[in-house]
Amino acid sequence: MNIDTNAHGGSLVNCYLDYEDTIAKKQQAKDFASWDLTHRQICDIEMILNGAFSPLDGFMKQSDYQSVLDDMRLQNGVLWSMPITLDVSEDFAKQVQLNDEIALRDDEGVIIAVMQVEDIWQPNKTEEAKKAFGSDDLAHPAVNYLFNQAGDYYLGGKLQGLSEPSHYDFKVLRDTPKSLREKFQNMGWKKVVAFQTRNPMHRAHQELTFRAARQVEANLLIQPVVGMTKPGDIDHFSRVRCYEKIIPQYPEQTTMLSLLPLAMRMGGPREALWHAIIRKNYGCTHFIVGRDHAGPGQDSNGNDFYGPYDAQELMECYKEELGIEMVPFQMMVYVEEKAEYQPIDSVSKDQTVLNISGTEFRRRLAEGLEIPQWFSYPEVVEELRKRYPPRHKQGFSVFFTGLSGSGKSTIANALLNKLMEMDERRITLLDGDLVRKHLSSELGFSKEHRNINILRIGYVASEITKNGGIAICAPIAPYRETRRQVRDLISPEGGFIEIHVATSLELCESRDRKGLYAKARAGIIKEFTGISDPYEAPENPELSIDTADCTPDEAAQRIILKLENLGYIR
Ligand code: PPS
Repeated sequence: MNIDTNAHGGSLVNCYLDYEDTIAKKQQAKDFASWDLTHRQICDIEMILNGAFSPLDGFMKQSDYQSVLDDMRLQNGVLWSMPITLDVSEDFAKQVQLNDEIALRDDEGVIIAVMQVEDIWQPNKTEEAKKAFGSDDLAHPAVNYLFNQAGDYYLGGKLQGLSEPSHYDFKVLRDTPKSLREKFQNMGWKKVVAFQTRNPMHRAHQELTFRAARQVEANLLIQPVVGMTKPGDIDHFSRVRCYEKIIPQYPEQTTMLSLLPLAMRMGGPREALWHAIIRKNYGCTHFIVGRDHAGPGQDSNGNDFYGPYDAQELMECYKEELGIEMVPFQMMVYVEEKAEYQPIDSVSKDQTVLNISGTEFRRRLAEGLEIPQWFSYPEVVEELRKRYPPRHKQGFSVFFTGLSGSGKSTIANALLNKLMEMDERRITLLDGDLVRKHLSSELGFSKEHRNINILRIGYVASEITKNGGIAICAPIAPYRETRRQVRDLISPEGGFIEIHVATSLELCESRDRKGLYAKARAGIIKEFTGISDPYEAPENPELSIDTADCTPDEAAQRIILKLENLGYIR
C-alpha cells in the first residue's frame, strides 16, 4: 500500500501548515473570533487534521452534510456515512460571517486550527437524528448528545492545522495514519486486519481476533477507541492497561496495539462503515465486524436500536466500493465440553455454552467474586480489579439529612468513631456546622444558598469517595432535588447511603439544644427549617432513623449493619 494514499485512492489528507506558515498564522489568529472546542470536537479535529478522516479536510459544509444524511455520500459522490460538523452556540454563530477565519482552541487556549467559515446554518436536528442514527429517541447516546449538548448552529469550512491536540498519556501507543503506515511498511506487514473495541478484551475477543487474522492470513492491529465511547464505559486508562496485558497472548511479532482518538457515535451500521473507512486511512486492508458493531443498546421502549448483524449487512452492500475487506464474525462462546471458544453458529444443541454477561462480570468485580480463567486472563482481571475494587474496598459517602436538632451530628459522630475503630479507610466528617464554618462561611439560609452549600458538600464527598475514603455528611439538606443531584454526583464514584434522621419537629423543638427554635418562633431567626422554611422528607432513603426510639449508639449500629448489608464494610 502506498503510504500516502487515502481510503478513496486520493492522497492522505494532512491539514497541518508547515513551520513558517504556522508561526505566521498563529500570530494572525490571535485577532480572530475564537471558539473553544468541546471534547468531541477535539477528537474530530485531530482525526481531520491528521488524515484519519480523509478525504475530509475540514468540518462539513451544508451540502456535504445533507448529502451524507440522504445518501451516505459526500456531495462529490465519495462514500462517507457520518456527519462531521462543527456545532456552535447561537451567540457565536451570530458573531461570525461567511469567509471569516476563526481560531479553534483546546481547553488550555492553544489554537489547534484556523477555519475559514464557508457555511453557517441551523440544522434540523430531528432529521439528522433519524437519518444518521435511525431514531430520535434520546436513549441513543448520539441523539442525546445532538439534542442536549450540541450547539444549535453548524459552521463548515476547510481547516488549517496549527498544533496537534496534546496527549500526555500512552504516547508510544499513539499513531497518525502516516506513522502507522510507516510502521506497517517497516515491518513488512502487507495485509493488516484491524479490530475496533471500546471494552476491555477478554479471552473471547482474543480468540475472535486471532481467528480472524489467521483466516485472512494477515497481521492484526488492535485499535481501541480512546476518544469518546458510550457514556458509562470503563475509562480508557484502565482499558489500555488491559490491552497491554493481552498483546503477549498472541504469537510474537503478529499483533500491534495502537490507540484511536475517535469520538464514537454508537451509530451501528453507519458507524461500522465509517470505522472501516478510517481503518483504511490508517493503512489496514481488512476490518473485523462482529455482532452488534458500535451498538448503542436499547431504546426507551426496551427494543434494540439496530439488529445484531445490520452492520455486517450494510458493509456487505458497499464492499466493492469500500476497498477494505470486512471480516465478519459471529459471537464467540465458550463450549464447556470442548474447553474452547467457538463461533456461536458452530455450536450444536447438545453442547454447553458458558457465558458471563457484562453486567454479571461487573457484579463479580463489585462483590470480589471469582472470575473464571476460561472467561478472561488473570492479568486482565487483576488490572480491572484495581479500577473496580470490591465494595468493601471502595469509597462511600453516608449522607444524613434531617431537621436541626434531629440528632444528625450526634449519630454522625458515633458512626465516625465506630468506623475508625473497625476500618482502615480514611474518614472525613462534613458536619453542617463545620462546613458552614470552613467551606460556606459567606452563605445564608435562602434556598439558593442552601443548595450551593449542599452541592459543595456533595462535591467534596464525591472526591473523597472517588479516592477510596469515607465521607460522613450531616447537613439539614432540606431539598429533595438537591439531594438527588448529590446522589448522582457521588454514585458513579462509589457508595451513596442516604440516612433520614426522621425525628419529629415536635421532638426537635422540645429539645431545642441550641435555643434556635425559640428564636425562630419569635421571628428572630428567619427562614428556619421546619418553622418558616420547608423540609422535604426523603422518599427512598437507604435508612430512616427516629431518635425518639433509639440512642445514638443504637442508631450508629443500625447504620453499620446497613453498610455491611450493602457490602461496603465487612
Ligand atoms: S442546609 O439547609 O443544609 O444548608 O443547613 P445546614 O448547613 O445543615 O445548617 C447548619 C446549622 O445552621 C443552623 N441554622 C439554621 N438551620 C436551619 N435554618 C436556619 N435558618 C438556620 N440558621 C442557622 C442550625 O444550627 C444548623 O445546624 P444543625 O446541626 O442542623 O442544628
